[in-house]
Amino acid sequence: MTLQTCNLQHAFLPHLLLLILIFLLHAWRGCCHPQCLDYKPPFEPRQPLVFCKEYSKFGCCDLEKDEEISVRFYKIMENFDHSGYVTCGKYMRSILCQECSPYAAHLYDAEDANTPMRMLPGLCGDYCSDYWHQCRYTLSLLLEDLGSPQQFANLTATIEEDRRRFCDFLVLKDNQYCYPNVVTNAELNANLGFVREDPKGCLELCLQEVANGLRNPVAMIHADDGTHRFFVAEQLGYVWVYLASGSRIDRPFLNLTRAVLTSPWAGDERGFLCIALHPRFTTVRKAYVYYSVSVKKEERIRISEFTLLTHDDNQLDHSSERTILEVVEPASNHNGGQLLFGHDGYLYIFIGDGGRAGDPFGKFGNSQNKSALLGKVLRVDVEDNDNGAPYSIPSDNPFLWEKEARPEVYAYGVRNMWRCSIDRGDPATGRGRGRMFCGDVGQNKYEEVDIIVKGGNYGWRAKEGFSCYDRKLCQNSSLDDILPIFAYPHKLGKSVTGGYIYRGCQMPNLNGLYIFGDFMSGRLMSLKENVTTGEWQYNEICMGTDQTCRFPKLINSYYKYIISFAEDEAGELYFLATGVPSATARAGVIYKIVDPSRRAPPGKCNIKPSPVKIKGKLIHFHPKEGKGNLKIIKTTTTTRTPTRRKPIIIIKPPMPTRKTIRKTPPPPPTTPTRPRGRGRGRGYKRGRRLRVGSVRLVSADGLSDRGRVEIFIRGEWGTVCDDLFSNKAGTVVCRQLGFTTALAVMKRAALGEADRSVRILLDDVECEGGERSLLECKRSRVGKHNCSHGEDVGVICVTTSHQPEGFPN
Ligand SMILES: *[C@@H]1O[C@H](CO)[C@@H](O)[C@H](O)[C@H]1NC(C)=O
Ligand SMILES: *[C@@H]1O[C@H](CO)[C@@H](O)[C@H](O)[C@H]1NC(C)=O
Ligand SMILES: *[C@@H]1O[C@H](CO)[C@@H](O)[C@H](O)[C@H]1NC(C)=O
Ligand SMILES: *[C@@H]1O[C@H](CO)[C@@H](O)[C@H](O)[C@H]1NC(C)=O
Ligand SMILES: *[C@@H]1O[C@H](CO)[C@@H](O)[C@H](O)[C@H]1NC(C)=O
Ligand SMILES: *[C@@H]1O[C@H](CO)[C@@H](O)[C@H](O)[C@H]1NC(C)=O
Ligand SMILES: [Ca+2]
Repeated sequence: MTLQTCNLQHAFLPHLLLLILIFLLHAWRGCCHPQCLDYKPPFEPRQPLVFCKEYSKFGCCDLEKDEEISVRFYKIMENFDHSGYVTCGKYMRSILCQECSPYAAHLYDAEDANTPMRMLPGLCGDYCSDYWHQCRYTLSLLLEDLGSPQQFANLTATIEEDRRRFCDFLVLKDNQYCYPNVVTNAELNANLGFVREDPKGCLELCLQEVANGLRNPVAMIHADDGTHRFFVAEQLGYVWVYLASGSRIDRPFLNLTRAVLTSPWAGDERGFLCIALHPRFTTVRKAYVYYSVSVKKEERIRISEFTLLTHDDNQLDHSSERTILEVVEPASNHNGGQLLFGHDGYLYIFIGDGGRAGDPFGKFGNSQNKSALLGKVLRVDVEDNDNGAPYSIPSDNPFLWEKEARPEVYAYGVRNMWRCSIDRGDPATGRGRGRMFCGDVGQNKYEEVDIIVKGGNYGWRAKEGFSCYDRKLCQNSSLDDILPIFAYPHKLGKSVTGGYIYRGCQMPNLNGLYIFGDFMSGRLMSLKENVTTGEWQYNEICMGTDQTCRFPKLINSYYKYIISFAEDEAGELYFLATGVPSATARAGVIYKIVDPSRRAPPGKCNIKPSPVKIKGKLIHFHPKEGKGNLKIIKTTTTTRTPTRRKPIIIIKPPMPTRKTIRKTPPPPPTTPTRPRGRGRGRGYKRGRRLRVGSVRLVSADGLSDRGRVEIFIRGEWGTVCDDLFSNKAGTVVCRQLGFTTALAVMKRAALGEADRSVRILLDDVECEGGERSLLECKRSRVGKHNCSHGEDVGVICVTTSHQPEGFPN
C-alpha cells in the first residue's frame, strides 16, 4: 500500500510540476494582446463584413477575406443535406470565421513565427465535445479544404472516431483564449481596439526603429512634396536626406559644420538647432536654418536662408546662404531653436530668454521686455524676399503700434521653447487645425506645454508653469498672461521636449493625442483635450510588454534622452533620442510611434512616394535595437568629459528571443510539422497553412533541394528575379525549408524560368543571413522590379553534413 502511493506520487510529480509550470507561464504572460495572422494589430474593416458579421466592427478580415471565407464555407456545405446543413453549418461557419477574430493569432497559435501554426483555431473543451457529438465527420472536410486531401482524409478518419484524439487535436488548452470563450470574456473584450492602459493608467505603445547612428539628432522634417523624404538635422551641423524606403543619401543636404558653434560636451545647447523648408518647397526651393555662431568672439544665433541646387533635389547650394536675422546671445544656454512655417505662410522663430538663470537681464528680464527679441516668438514674412530686405513684417503682427516693441514679436514671456508644432486638424472635421503647441523648458520647478496665440504673454519670468517665479511681477495686474495647458513638476522630468498632435492615418486610436516627452527623465507623455470642458487630460505613455509589442519590427525600448519629435508627410509620429547626449556621439536613433491595439484597415493608408532623382550613393538602413544587442555606445568625445553624464537607461529590457516561449504542448501527430525539405520541390504539398513569406523551390526534375525560388505573398506564389541575390539570401530561403544553408545561388534563370503567368514579386533582395524570411531582408517593394523572368533566381540547399549528388563542384 505504502509502496503504491509512493509510486503514484512519483508518477504524478512530473505532471504536477508541469501543471504548475504551465500555470506560472500563463500567469507570467498575463493578458494576451489582440493580433492577426499577419502578425499585425486588428482593425475596423472599411466595409462591413457580410459573412463573418460578428467581426464587422473590429477584427482581422476585410470584405475580400470575408468573401473568401464564405466561398470556402459554401463549398464545404455542398457535402451536406438539409439536416446536416442545419446541424453542422453553425460549427463550420464559426470555425472558419475565427481567422477574422481579433485574437486570431492566439487561436491559431501563430504568435511565434518559428513554430508551426495550428491548422484550425483552438476550441474550448466543451465546445469541442459538442462539435464531436454532432458533426465529427466534418473535420476531414475542413482539413481537406486546407491541404492535401488523401493524407488528411486518412489521418482524420482515425481521429474522427475517437473523441479524445479529436479534441486533443482541436482544443486550445488555454481556457480563456479558446473559442468561444475568447469572444464572451468580458474583461478581454471591454476595451478591445482601444489603446491599452497598464494598471497605472499608462498608455501602452510600441516603437519601430527607423534610423540610427545619428549624432544628437535635433530635428526631422519633410518637404510636403509627395516624396515622403525625411530631412534629419544633427546638432553639429549636418542635414541628411532619408528616402521613403528608409535609405539615406550619402551626401549631406547641408553641411554647416564649419560655421556651427557647438562642442562635444553633453548638454551643450548651442549648435545647429532647426531647419524648415519653404511651405511651397516644390516651387520655392528654399530652406531656413537656425544655428549658433561665433561672430567677433560674440555668441549669436543666426537664422538664414539657403536655396536648393538647381541640378540636385537633395542638396542645398552651400554658397547661397543669406542671413535673415542674427540675435546676440548673452549666455551659452537658452538659445531657443525652433523654426517653422505656420498655416498662414509666415515664418515663426522661437528665441530663448538669453540664458543664465531667472532671466536676469534688464529691469525685468528679456522675456517681458518687448523691445528685446530674446524670450519671444517672432513672426516674419519671407515671401518674395529676393530683392531688398530678407524679411518683412506681416501687417497684422500684434505689437506694430506699440512704440517700444519690436515689430517681429508675435508672443512673449517665453523662456526657452524647445519644439513646437502645428496641429493639422482632425482628418474628418478639421477641428484643431492650425493650433500651435510648444514645450517651454522651466527654471527649477515646472515644465510646461503652451498653445501659442497672437499677442500672448506666456508669463516668464513672472511665472513658471502655474506658479509665481518673480513674485512682484507675478502680482502685477497688468501681466494678463496665458496659462499653460499642462505643467509638470521636476520629479517627472526636468526639460520638456514639445511634441505633436497625432493626425496620421495608421493609428486611428491616437488621433488628437498630443504626444511629447522629457529630455532628462526620458518620460513619454500625452495630453488629450476634453472637448466639452476644454481641459487637457494627462496620460503617461509606457512601452508595451514584450507580448504586446510582438509584431514584426516592433520594439519596446528606447534611449532616454528625448531630443525632438517629428511628423512625416503622412502624419505619422516619430521621436529622436540618444543614449549619449553629445554632439559627436553616434548614439541617436529615430523611433516611429506605433499603437499595437489597432491599425487602420488594410489599404487605407497606402502611400505612393513620388520618385526622387538621386545623385550619390544610398546607405541602407539596418535596425540595431531590439535584437538583443543593445549596448552602451561610447562617445567619441576627445576633449572635456561631461561632468553629469548619466548612464544609458533602457526603459524596458530588450525582447527575449521568441523561440523559448510556447503556449501549447507539442502538437498531436496530425498537426503538420515544419517542412523538412524532403518531398518538396515541384510536388509541393500544402501540408501546412501557407503564410506570407513562405517559400518553395520549383524545379523541372523534381529534386527537393534545388529549384527556382518562389515566395508566397498576398495569396499568390510569385518569383524572385535579382542580380543582388547572394548566398546569404539563399541561406534564408534554405533555412525556411529546413536545410541549414545554401550551397549555391543561381541567377539569370539558371535553375529555370517561370512562365508569364507567374508574377515577379521580389527584386533587389539583400539579406544578412539571419532573417526568418526574404520579406525581412532589405528589398524593393513587393511587385516592384526592373527585371524579367530571364533573371529568376534559384538555390541549391544543403544540410551541411552531406553534399547533394549531381552538382558539379
Ligand atoms: C490513404 O489510405 C489509402 C487506403 O487506405 C492508401 O492507399 C493511401 O496510400 C493513404 N494515403 C496516405 C497519404 O497515407
Ligand atoms: C563637411 O564640411 C567640412 C568642412 O567644411 C568638411 O571637412 C567635411 O568633410 C564635410 N563633410 C561631408 C560629409 O561632406
Ligand atoms: C529692454 O530691452 C532693450 C533691448 O535689449 C534694452 O535696451 C532695454 O534696456 C530693456 N528694458 C528694460 C526695462 O530692461
Ligand atoms: C506693472 O507692470 C506695468 C507694465 O509692465 C508697469 O508699468 C508697472 O509699473 C507695474 N506695476 C508694479 C506695481 O510693479
Ligand atoms: C469631459 O469632462 C466631463 C466633465 O468632467 C466628463 O464628464 C466627461 O466624461 C469628459 N469627457 C471625456 C471624453 O473624457
Ligand atoms: C534595377 O537594376 C539595377 C541593375 O541591375 C540595380 O542596381 C537596381 O537596384 C535595380 N532596381 C531599381 C529599383 O532600380
Ligand atoms: Ca509660462
